[in-house]
Amino acid sequence: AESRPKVWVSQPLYEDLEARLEQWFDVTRTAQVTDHAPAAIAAALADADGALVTLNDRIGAAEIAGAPRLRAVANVGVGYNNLDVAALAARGIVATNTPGVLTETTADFGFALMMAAARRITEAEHWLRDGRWQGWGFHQMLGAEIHGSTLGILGMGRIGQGIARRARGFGMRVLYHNRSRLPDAVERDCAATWVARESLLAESDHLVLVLPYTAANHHVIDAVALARMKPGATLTNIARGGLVDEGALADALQAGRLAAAGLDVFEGEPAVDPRLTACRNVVLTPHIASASLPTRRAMVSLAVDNLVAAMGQGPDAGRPSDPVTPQTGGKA
Ligand code: 8YV
Repeated sequence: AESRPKVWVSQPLYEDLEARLEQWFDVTRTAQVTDHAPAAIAAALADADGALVTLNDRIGAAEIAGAPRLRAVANVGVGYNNLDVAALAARGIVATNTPGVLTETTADFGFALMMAAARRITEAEHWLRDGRWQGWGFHQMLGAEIHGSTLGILGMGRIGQGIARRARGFGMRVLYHNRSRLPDAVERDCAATWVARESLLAESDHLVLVLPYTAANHHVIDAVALARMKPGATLTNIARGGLVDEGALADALQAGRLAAAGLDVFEGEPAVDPRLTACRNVVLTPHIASASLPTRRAMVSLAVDNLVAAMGQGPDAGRPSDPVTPQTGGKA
């Protein structure tokens, strides 16, 4: 009777938030941020009743089959492309995620990354640091305009709407494409206009990707889509690397058909395709769009509460927010 449920935490959390888990569970954690090999995940899940994971941790059918006691998985982050949701649901394992708490911080970063790419901020800094600045010049580091340009947002959820609202202050025209149109009132609030995907590609001076990564939109920005984009446009991705064919993007950047790109996410992250690092006109950041302490704490706090609730403990026992798979799964 003394044995409490076992929870695996895939990397060290903030201490006070981890203590909240320890109120209910025996917590085992992986000490290194880098321990995400499938074998390490499988070993950690083998006797776990619950898990708190990040997008580094791929939990597929094999890991689930090897985790007979597993009842809940709390994912830190928006979405669950690292989880085999069907396999979790088939076992009745509750999976949760943390939308809502990172919207504004991530929108800030998306806007900043788009601007850094357009105005060549990191490229110019490297040039300066390399000692190549010989004096002010009319032809140096000319960038793409932000104000008065057209911003295209592909995926218009919370974060996309946050970026659209920021664009108003820069005098941008905002177009978006989403499977479904926003309600009129929301469109008005964002001052954004729905267009077909083809038009979004053709008309955007700056295209920002903020859509979920699913099998259906793998490489949604491929060579064909890139060729449809406006010459001299920029592409910014703060969603998931698999949305973009990185080789085709590198070709478009090298050829100068796109002016620049801003990438916070990569298909093989943390590895970055050398074809991208070879391009000077791309700003590369290590998946940090949600990286502010208040936001990261809010994400972890929500994931902790979700896990406690999904494991049937605490004030919201059995009612985690934002469950991806239902508590009563396993019927399908
Ligand atoms: C997280 C993210 O850092 O929330 C997301 O979707 O990509 C990031 O904010 C990441 O998911 C951690 O698991």
